[in-house]
Amino acid sequence: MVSLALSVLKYCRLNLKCLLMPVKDERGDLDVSKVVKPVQATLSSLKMLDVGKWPIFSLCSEAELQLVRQACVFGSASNELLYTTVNDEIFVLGTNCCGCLGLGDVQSTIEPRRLDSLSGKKIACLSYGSGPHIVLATTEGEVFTWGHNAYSQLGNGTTNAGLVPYHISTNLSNKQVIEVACGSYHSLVLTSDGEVFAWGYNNSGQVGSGSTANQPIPRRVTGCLQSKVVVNIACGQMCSMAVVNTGEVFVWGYNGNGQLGLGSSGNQPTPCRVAALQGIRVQRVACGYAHTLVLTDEGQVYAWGANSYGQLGTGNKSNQSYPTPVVVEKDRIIEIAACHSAHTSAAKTQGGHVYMWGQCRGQSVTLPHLTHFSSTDDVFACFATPAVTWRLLSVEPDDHLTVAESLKREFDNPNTADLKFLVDGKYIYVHKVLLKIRCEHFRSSLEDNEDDIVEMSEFSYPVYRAFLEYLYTDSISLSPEEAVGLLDLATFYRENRLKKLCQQTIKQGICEENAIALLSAAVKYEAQDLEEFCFRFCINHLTVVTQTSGFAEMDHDLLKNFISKASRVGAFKN
Ligand SMILES: *[C@@H]1O[C@H](CO)[C@@H](O)[C@H](O)[C@H]1NC(C)=O
Ligand SMILES: *[C@@H]1O[C@H](CO)[C@@H](O)[C@H](O)[C@H]1NC(C)=O
Ligand SMILES: *[C@@H]1O[C@H](CO)[C@@H](O)[C@H](O)[C@H]1NC(C)=O
Ligand SMILES: *[C@@H]1O[C@H](CO)[C@@H](O)[C@H](O)[C@H]1NC(C)=O
Ligand SMILES: CC(=O)N[C@H]1CO[C@H](CO)[C@@H](O)[C@@H]1O
Repeated sequence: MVSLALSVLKYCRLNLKCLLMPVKDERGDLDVSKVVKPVQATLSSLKMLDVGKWPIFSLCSEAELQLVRQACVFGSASNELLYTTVNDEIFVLGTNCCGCLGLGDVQSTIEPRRLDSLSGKKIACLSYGSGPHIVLATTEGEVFTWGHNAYSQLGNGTTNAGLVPYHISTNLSNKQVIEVACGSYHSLVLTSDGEVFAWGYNNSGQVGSGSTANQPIPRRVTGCLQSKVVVNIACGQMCSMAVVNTGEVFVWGYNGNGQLGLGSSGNQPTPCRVAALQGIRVQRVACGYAHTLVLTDEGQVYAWGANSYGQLGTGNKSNQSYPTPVVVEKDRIIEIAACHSAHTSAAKTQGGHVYMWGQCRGQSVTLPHLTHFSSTDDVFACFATPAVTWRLLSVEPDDHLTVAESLKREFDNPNTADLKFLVDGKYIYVHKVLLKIRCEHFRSSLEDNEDDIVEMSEFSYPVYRAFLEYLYTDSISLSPEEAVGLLDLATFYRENRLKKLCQQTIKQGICEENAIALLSAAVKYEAQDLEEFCFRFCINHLTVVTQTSGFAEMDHDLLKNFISKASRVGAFKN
């Protein structure tokens, strides 16, 4: 709706100058709306993705933001953005470091560009490394990679930078990938049968192959994971983790800060079980740069690894190589959040409270701190360095609509309506009961009305539609010209609040050419506030206004009044 209003306003700014005088309709009433092309409101049936706290989204227009359904902010300076729309299109923008936008070039772009090479694909999950490189799985379970590739983290057998998405087939062709995770320069994927494949940078054994040679193509992580069913994966900067369906955690890779939780600091070239978690069933694992968080099936959090910024939430800054409980509050924790490029930790409780700790905008927060946020994503948007998404942002599938949102959605819905208005040959679908509840006029006029269709000739289609829509939404989105027609209607139906909204809109559209027309409308519809506003405007632009055709054609009485009032305020003094 905002975008509609904005585009209407833009349209008006351009066109106002040519709308010198209002046209008269059959009733002889002012109805400037006839000259303006009606703009159809399309009500989105889904909630908007809340991206307000991510600065990079200010590069997108309101109209673009409305369509966003999934998004990922990445890059070493959070300068890259990938998002999908309601139409399943993928857009990217940003500095395009190493061609990580996948567009086939290394041009930076401040405007969203569509990633056509993935057209028709829907994203199930996505992760990114520090190069950056991208690993994406589609809802069909296919994997695409692109971006930085110096360590073979794209898994296509080469180390050439990947400027366009590469579809990995080797070793994954018969597999359905359901989760992806990237370390700084290595990649991990989880398949629907609980197998983990890894490739890329191997300096510390993070690929789990048992060697430190870079892994150029996907290779199944075996060893003691061979016969396990993995249900969740995560990567720290140079380490890898897997949770299996029995609640055990397996870890491999770099361990210099104790991030593997094994009580040691030696790297692990192959998966190893975190024995200290004996008897504790883990559901999820999340890795920061060099620290690890796990969430148990009882809603408790354990942390281990590097703690220079208090990211373990233990109240001090000493590294821990064994799992250490994080005391957040009595309420269960339902979500943990960390990202391989940051030293920030976050958690959400069952009661909806969001906590953060670790590196928060340069400060070290050593104990979980209650925020006013409602999502852990906001912690990363506002406090992480770099401010990147720790997961793919998505519109919640079970998003609850408020009463107001539900009503908004039902306006002009032929499937649920029990009444339609026929205006200018077009139908507007509404609900009798809602009109009766919302408008005095309809309470009486629809009282014994058995019809399901009402013809309306007194008002134009855009005006009548805006009126009915107002009854569902409490707001209007019209051009200032159309608002004059709606002001007429609001006066006629004695809708005082609507009248006020119309006046606000009309004021925003005043210019020298239409000032007299708007003044006449204000007088005619007894809109004193608007009248005073238009009068002031005319006085302040008197020379030009008196030369407009609107002034020349001004009604005699109105002109007399105008001149006498203008002289009273001293407009004709030299
Ligand atoms: C791997 O990706 C690079 C960069 O896009 C490309 O040059 C190369 O041909 C690809 N290799 C294969 C085997 O497809
Ligand atoms: C993956 O591909 C390589 C080379 O084609 C092969 O050696 C390896 O056994 C394959 N399978 C797994 C599960 O890694
Ligand atoms: C903890 O780990 C950090 C690396 O993140 C390291 O710089 C620091 O020296 C370690 N502290 C101790 C006491 O080992
Ligand atoms: C830091 O906190 C942990 C967990 O409470 C504790 O085990 C450890 O002894 C503390 N270290 C210091 C130096 O106080
Ligand atoms: C850091 C490291 O050990 N890198 C090794 C990765 O594998 C390649 C061979 O593919 C070695 O040359 C690197 O030394």
